[in-house]
Parts: sequence; C-alpha cells; structure tokens
Amino acid sequence: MHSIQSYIGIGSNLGERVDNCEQAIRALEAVPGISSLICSSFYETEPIGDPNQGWFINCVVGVATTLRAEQLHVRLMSIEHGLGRVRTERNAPRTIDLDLLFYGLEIIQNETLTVPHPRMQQRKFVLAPLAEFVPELKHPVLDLMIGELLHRLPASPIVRKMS
Ligand code: PH2
Ligand code: MG
Ligand code: MG
Repeated sequence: MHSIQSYIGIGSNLGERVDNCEQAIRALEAVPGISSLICSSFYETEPIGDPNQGWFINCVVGVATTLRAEQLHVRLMSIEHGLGRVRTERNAPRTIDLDLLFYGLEIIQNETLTVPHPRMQQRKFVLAPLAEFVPELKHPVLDLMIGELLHRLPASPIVRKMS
C-alpha cells in the first residue's frame, strides 16, 4: 500500500520529560500503519508563549504511514491521552504533545486539523530538529525551505541540542 512520509513534533515540559518523549516514540512505533520511524536529536528548549512554565524537551520523528492524515491525527491524540496528557487551558504545561507537522506535502485545512502545522515557521524547537532530516524540503504554503525558515529565526528563545 502507498505510504506517505510524515513528520511529527514531540514536546514535554512536565514530569520525566525525556522519558515521556521516549514513551511517545515507542507508542508511535507500535501503531499499525506506521513504519520506518526515524528520530531527531533531543533538544532542551525555552518555552514559547508562557515564560513562567518549565523548559521543554523537543524532538521530531519521521514516519512512513499508510494511515490517512485524520487517522494519524486521532492516533496522536490517543497516545497523548495514554501518556497522561490532560487538556486544560491552551499552551498549559503538558506531559506530552504530539503535533502533525507534515503529511507528505499535502495542505489540509478543516475544523480539526491544519497541516502543515500553522506555527512551525515561528518555532525553532520544530525547525531545528526537522532540519536534521529535510533542510531542503520546500514548505508547500510558504514556498521556502525548512533550512531557510530556520535561519530566519532569532537566536532566542533558546534551543539547545542535548549531547
Ligand atoms: N509547545 C507549545 C507552546 N510553547 N515551547 C517550546 N519550547 N516547546 C514546545 O513544544 C511548545 C512551546 C504549544 O504546543
Ligand atoms: Mg504543540
Ligand atoms: Mg498539540
């Protein structure tokens, strides 16, 4: 069956952050219809939005999937739920956040899902790990490469690759 190369952003700033990300990656690997998972380096990142919350661990994974984007999105939400994510207010600290960044080069916009992720171009914590895989991938809406988007961003807020 035809599979689509898809990229997912992972973040945690509550509890055992590295462990939460690793558990999410293992859960993704176990999803039927997901294969060939690759994971970027982990990054420690200053929170964007609410400065009074803890720093994040962020990474990006690439997967080949035969799931439709909506099915993949439902899977991401159920992994979040399984890892104890409780949704309160927007941008509240979270044990785990799984965001669908790219689904191939498809442009999707409906009530539940916007792909490519609408704020990735503002987020070094997404673009830095994504650029490990696809610096020359052209964003289908913005018409710029991931590496170009990354280099347009200022040095702060801080995004620090972990050793
Ligand atoms: N996620 C947000 C808001 N702010 N900041 C960092 N550093 N990393 C994140 O994953 C993040 C954030 C909303 O999902
Ligand atoms: Mg997010
Ligand atoms: Mg999210």
